[in-house]
Amino acid sequence: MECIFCKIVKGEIPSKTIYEDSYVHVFQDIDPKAPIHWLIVPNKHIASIAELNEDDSEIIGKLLLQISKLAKEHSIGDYRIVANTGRNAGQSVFHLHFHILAGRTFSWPPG
Ligand code: DGP
Repeated sequence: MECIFCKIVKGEIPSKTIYEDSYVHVFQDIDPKAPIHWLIVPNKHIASIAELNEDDSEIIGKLLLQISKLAKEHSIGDYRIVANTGRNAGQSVFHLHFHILAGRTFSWPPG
């Protein structure tokens, strides 16, 4: 069965879209952990950061640049980028994504 983020990229299941182009989709997380909680995904299916190869360097560059641009456009000054990589690190959807979290004060390390 095709992955859920591939279906979102193709518009086969709905999402609250923030931005899309030929490289990336950005949409609201269904289970937000902060006032702003977006996901940015490559349109190409890549399972995780661990599966990246040299051919993906342009895509990764586009993802990070788009995060920076969208944050400026939405006047988000401070934010956090998270990419859970692997099941034991909390990854539940195996289509590479960065979480963009903002709107509350984060402490790091937690606790
Ligand atoms: P992770 O645990 O890092 O793999 O994050 C996956 C995130 O994806 C999690 O915060 C919830 C979100 N998510 C899962 N299914 C859907 C969905 O169908 N739509 C949207 N918008 N988000 C989803």
